[in-house]
Amino acid sequence: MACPVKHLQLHLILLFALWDVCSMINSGMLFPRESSSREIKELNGLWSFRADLSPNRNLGFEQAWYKRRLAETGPVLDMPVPASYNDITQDPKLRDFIGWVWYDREVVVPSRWVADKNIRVVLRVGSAHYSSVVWVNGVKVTEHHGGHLPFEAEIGGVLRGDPTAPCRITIAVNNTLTLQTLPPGNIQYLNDPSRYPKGYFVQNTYFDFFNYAGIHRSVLLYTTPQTYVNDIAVVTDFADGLGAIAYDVAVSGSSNASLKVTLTDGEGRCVAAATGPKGVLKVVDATLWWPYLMHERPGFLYNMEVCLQVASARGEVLEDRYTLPVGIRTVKVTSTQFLINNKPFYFHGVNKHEDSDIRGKGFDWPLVVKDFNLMKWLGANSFRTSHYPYDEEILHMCDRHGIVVIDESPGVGIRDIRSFGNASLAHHLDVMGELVTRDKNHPSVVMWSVANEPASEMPPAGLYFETVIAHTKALDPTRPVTYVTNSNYARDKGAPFVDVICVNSYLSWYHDPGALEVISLQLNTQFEEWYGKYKKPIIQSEYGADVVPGLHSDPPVMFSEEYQVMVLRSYHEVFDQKRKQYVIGELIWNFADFMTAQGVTRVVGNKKGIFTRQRQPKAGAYTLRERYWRIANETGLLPPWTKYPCSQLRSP
Ligand code: BDP
Repeated sequence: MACPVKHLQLHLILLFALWDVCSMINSGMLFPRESSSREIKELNGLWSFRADLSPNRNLGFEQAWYKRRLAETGPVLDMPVPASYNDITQDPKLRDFIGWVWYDREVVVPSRWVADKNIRVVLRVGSAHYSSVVWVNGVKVTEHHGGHLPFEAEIGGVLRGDPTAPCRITIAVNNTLTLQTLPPGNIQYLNDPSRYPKGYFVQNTYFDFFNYAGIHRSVLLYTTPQTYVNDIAVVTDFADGLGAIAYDVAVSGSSNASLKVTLTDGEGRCVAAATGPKGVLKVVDATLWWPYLMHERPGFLYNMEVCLQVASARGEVLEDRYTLPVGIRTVKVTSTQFLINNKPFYFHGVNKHEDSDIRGKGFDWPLVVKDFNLMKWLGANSFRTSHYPYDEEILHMCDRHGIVVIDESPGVGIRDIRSFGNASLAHHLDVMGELVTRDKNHPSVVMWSVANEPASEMPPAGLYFETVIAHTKALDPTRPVTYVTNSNYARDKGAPFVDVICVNSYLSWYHDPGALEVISLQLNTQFEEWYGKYKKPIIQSEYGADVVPGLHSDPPVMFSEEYQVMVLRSYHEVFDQKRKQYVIGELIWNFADFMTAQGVTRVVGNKKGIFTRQRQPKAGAYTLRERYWRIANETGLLPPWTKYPCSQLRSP
């Protein structure tokens, strides 16, 4: 009999050989964490702010606003960071603003950080929508394109250039979308002088959420030593109680550093150790990472501490320490199942948005924690980051609570043929690189979604998605890759390349409005056609109906609470048949109501939430709660206190 340990190691090593960690090494994006060698200074709070209202939106660059304090070049507003700027003031021009906005603030940097040349000082922006340029004391330190992923710059050199100057950080952010950005959009000038004022333009977008803008996530300064842990990649596996963590550490600043890696469990006990930049940690009696409601102890994480040591020119030993939480788990897909730790996993979850009153898409801890409490109340075990990568803090919450994530790129609304060209493709590949680099170590992330509802029936879509999916798999061969389609199964060009079919449909809503009786037949047909052609497991990645909360009607009519409940129930009947075969999940659209652009089909936003935008349940939330807990009770291994007494559930 083959030795399981050897077999496991071999498997991991092969897997690791496949993984192109080198592509991540130049651009390591480890989440900033404090340690004995690293400090963090948060720059959240009030910044000075001005929108560039000049006709070409370029006055700020022409007058070099970054060279002085923003308040010295014109009037400024107080602007909270993180937050979207759109809903902060009473000014409709700012809510709907398109173009460059400017932020600045001064920061007191500990003098030690400047004096000690062994310290790297890094400025990191969690995300800013969409394009950003960053200056420190008038010196440009970086620029970044893409609204949902972090970017950073080492600024120690600039600070040391004039140690007596205060550290003034200026960030210009532009929310203009083009046919080559992700998501795509385009600016249209309306030139008829009898209908529009001179210079009038609008931004057309092909997605259904408000194009909130500004600095959406935390801005930080953090330090590392000059020789430091730049990136870590882990891949995990297990067999017969033995867990294995294959790791690869990228070091910057020296080629002579020595590395020690130590794994501790929840109680701080050392359970495995290794040395060197690449290796395998073996964990006897490993506790696996399990999803919420699938196991009595979901979300178990080990701590993997990497300790780097290097001798300085003067012979001192310099150290860097970084601790990465690691969950041991595997993910596999068969033609009918999604397996986590070799057990069938059924996604009963939600689609979300980063969206709330006043803050827009700005990160907000109370909202994040409330949303996790609501997901757990609902019995949801998963969500999709529709339609862009979320704040990494949210993924940490998912890791700890065992909430499973389909991690989606901002490839939403790729509908214009010009968005399938080389420039778009190159940017899409870069974005997938940034996303995988950031999120590769999260056990909660089980699948990448490269796009939502692209025009996947257009001829160039085949090669385009074949390339994006192959690139994503090359970056990370350990996770399945999908995109979310709403096109016709026979004409969809990308489906041959995905591992899981994710399909959105709005039966008896956008199609056959009001006709609840067609759902069962049409949904059956939908599943049979997709499975019949591709023989791949299917997730119903969106379905739902708008509800104006408090609107009641029996018999149900569209927009009433009763109608949403009936749509859900009609879908659920079919899911219950098909989940015995090849349907592996259902994700409601949407977790909560959210803001959109104004339009005749949107009554102050999209109302398909099962919760209102203020996170209060509609009738549909109770329907879903009853169902999700029932499924969890049937399929999971739950401790007695989580077995939800269904009799207590309220039905509408
Ligand atoms: C789907 C989109 C989603 C929309 C939803 C809707 O993927 O972004 O919000 O339709 O119309 O097609 O409610």
